[in-house]
Amino acid sequence: MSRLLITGGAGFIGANFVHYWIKKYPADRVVVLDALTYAGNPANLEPVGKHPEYRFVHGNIKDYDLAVNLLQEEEIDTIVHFAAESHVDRSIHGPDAFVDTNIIGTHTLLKVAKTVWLDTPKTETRFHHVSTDEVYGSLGPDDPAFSETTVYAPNSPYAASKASSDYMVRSYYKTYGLPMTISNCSNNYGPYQFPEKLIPLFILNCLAGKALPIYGDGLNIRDWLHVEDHCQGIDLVIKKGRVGETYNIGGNCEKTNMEVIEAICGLMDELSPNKDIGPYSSLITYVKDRLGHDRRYAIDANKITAELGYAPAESFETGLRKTVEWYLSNQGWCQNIMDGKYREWIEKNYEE
Ligand code: NAD
Ligand code: TDX
Repeated sequence: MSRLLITGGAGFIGANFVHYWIKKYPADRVVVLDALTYAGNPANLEPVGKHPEYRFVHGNIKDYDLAVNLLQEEEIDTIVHFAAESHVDRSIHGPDAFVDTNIIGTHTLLKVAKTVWLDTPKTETRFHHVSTDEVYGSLGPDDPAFSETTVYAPNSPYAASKASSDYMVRSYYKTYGLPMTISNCSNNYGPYQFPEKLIPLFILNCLAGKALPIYGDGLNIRDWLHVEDHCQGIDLVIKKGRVGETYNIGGNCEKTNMEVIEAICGLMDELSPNKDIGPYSSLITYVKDRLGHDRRYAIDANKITAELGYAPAESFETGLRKTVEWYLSNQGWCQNIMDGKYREWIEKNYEE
């Protein structure tokens, strides 16, 4: 039986991971630590709210004392660190929060783990840091995909903050022997993703009859992975990955943004047609490019596949269909975010 602290568990991937873990390992203790920023939504955790081994703690990863107490009181042996500022556009407009949470917050957690775990050693502990392929920078059309030995070359403030945090995690292993692993994953999609990211934003804009804003020429490439396959990859790394190692996780699914957008529009035409709008592709609008927009990401997932037996279950076609269906069936969830109702709920239920 394990005792997990999951940071950022009220966000998109963290919440999916909490659902995944409780379903697969119902006897494990699962403690979520989340600051409930604009991206954190308690509704994402409602499905597990009554599970006897689940606990939600509203707090910031920068709060050293809170995290030390949690690790001691709950006898945590595994930290799965998702909490981060995660949106590239926001990092371009306001990098400070990214430095604050992604670098300083991660470093605070590392200090906590070092104090609690290394000063009174336990038999087995693990700090798993969830990171991104964006740390590797941008690929040309014929470059090989990112592997674990690709040199870091982060371009956006978001990517640079994640790269810094990866290095801090690595340094705590090399210097102090903190047992850690890192996973660098490609673009995720699936249920509960905050509608500022490409796929949910475009589904909701179709529903609202709003423009679908394509940055630049729409030919930037991302490597898409269904969020449950990311959760499966993290599970394998935590349970079977070698301490001190990094594992890339991807879906071998490179698509141009145009291909993704056409697929969304096609599914929306089929599942939620609107005669007044016509084909949803009529909403496509080309807008100014994102500053420093990385051209292509692609993940070489051979290491996790060969060493740990990783194999994604979802194809882009099946995964995207399920995702569109989820957003269509959960319009209340979307509306609460759009109306800011979930924020009122937070203010009512949690004192800052
Ligand atoms: P998200 O923005 O949906 O969720 C982030 C969560 O972290 C929110 O619940 C938020 O409230 C919480 N949080 C933020 N700052 C905090 C703080 N200081 N203290 C405590 N909690 C805080 O993000 P996501 O898309 O679920 O990404 C999760 C992790 O996965 C991030 O580390 C991100 O870099 C990484 N990642 C994301 C993707 C992707 O495609 N979304 C791909 C690869 C890696
Ligand atoms: O309105 C848009 N129009 C558009 O053309 C938006 C929101 C995005 N895009 C483009 C930019 C990217 O090329 O679509 C692509 C995907 O954009 P995002 O959804 O913002 O994701 P990206 O910038 O690729 O980063 C994501 O994947 C890696 C996550 O946000 C990161 O947290 C993760 O690390």
